[in-house]
Amino acid sequence: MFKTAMKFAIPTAVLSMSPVVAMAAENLAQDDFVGISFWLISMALVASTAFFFLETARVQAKWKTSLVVSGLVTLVAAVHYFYMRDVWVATGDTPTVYRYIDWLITVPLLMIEFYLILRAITNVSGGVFWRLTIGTLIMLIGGYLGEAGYINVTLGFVIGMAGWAYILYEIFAGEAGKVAANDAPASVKSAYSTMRWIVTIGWAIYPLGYFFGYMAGGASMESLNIIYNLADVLNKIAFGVIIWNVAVQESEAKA
Ligand SMILES: *C/C=C(C)/C=C/C=C(C)/C=C/C1=C(C)CCCC1(C)C
Repeated sequence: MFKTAMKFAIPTAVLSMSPVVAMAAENLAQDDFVGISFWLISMALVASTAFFFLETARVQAKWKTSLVVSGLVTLVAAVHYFYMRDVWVATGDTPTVYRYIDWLITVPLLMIEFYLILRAITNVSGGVFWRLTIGTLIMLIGGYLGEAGYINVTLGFVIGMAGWAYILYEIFAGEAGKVAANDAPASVKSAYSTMRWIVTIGWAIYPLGYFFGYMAGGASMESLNIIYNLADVLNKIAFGVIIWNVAVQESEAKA
């Protein structure tokens, strides 16, 4: 049944993107490096999506959901990158609202991955899932209200940082962290620990961008967008590759 579903899912995903691809950015200038980075990354996201979906055929049933979620993250991001790329190429503006809509969907999905990889190897409570989701919402809603000017910029930053701190607490010292430390086999432990460092170091790029872009008033919109784009390669594609790697290793170990 899963295979049949995937047979439809892949062409559907590709077809749903093609009109957006076709109408994209007629006039990308050869020295518009931010625009070029939007192009490169949107294509890398499409390719990663196909890869994660196809590779589900290779892993044990209990790992398939993790790979599907990785593919959904890159799919949702790819579509947003098409729009962001157009906004940038056409206007030179920072596509803030598209970024946040993308984050609102992809960041909770990335958080679910922590729950899923632990769930594949042992019993974890649904509380882990809910705490990570709530932390994500607080982080993103605070940040958006601040960036969009609905609340004071500093207040938005503080609320956003509190949400992120809550996530870090859960994955390092909370129930999720304890389960990973005590019950996980070596390959899952190492994947979990790399994922955790991505959420610490890789994710730190976004609040730094917010700080320099809106509070310290220093960063140019060019550098801000290039930095966010590169961060997404690490936080979405590389994050998915780590999960793919542990799923394949664990499936082959048990085969
Ligand atoms: C794929 C996109 C990802 C992983 C985006 C992550 C975004 C963040 C970790 C944003 C964090 C923020 C803060 C911690 C405080 C200030 C406001 C935000 C939203 C930029």
